[in-house]
Amino acid sequence: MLPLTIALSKGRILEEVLPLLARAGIEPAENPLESRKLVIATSLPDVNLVIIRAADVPTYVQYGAADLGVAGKDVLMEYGGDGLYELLDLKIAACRLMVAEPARLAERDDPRQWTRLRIATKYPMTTRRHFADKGIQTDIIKLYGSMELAPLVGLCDRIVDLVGTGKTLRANGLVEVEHIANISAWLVANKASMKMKHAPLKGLVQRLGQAAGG
Ligand code: PRT
Ligand code: MG
Repeated sequence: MLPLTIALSKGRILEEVLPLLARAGIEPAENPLESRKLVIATSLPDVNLVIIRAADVPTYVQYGAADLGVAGKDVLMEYGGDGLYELLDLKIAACRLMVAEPARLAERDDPRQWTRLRIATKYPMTTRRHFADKGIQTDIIKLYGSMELAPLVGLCDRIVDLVGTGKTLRANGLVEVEHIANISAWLVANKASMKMKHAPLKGLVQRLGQAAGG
């Protein structure tokens, strides 16, 4: 059989995807949470895992360096394009993409009056698209993390960020003012692999679908 490679990322996705892989009968040969290895064999002889940065998963899959990948919908929306198949909502690592601002600004702010916004975010493409669709102009400040800090230090008034429990926003005096998208991790596939390795991939995708409860 042709070998199959699944791209995963460290952090939240890996923690939540490992139990799902186990239910699908895919056990890593060593614990990817601890190992420094970037390519890890599994209990299925022809299936390997590669462990990469979350934002790199769509790139590896699009260029065929991995046949399958697991990536957050946030990462997929930001990556854009139509280079991949989004096969399956795994319903893990769930959160929401939101616009947030300081609570004291929200007291007198009306999102229906917005015409131009200065926004700090890790998601410039998604943010620009969301507001452009509503006729709102944006000045976007690209950050790589800790967006919640930006309004506190005067970088901007508003941020676009992922919210899970809401604890991080609350701890920093911020509130959610607009919902952009519900987010969860998706199984994605390389388009050429879906043709060339159809039978083995179909089997693997079915196992993962059952393990995800769908
Ligand atoms: O760490 P690295 O830069 O390599 O990548 P990463 O930060 O993208 O990895 P990771 O593991 O943090 O996130 C991977 C994926 O998990 C994201 O792409 C999302 O699809 C998903 N996910 C689910 C989340 C959250 N929930 C989440 N709450 N990613 C990040 N957060 C952060 C959020 O940005 C905010 O800072 O958690 C904070 C808010 O959490 P609450 O619970 O306080 O609201
Ligand atoms: Mg992170």
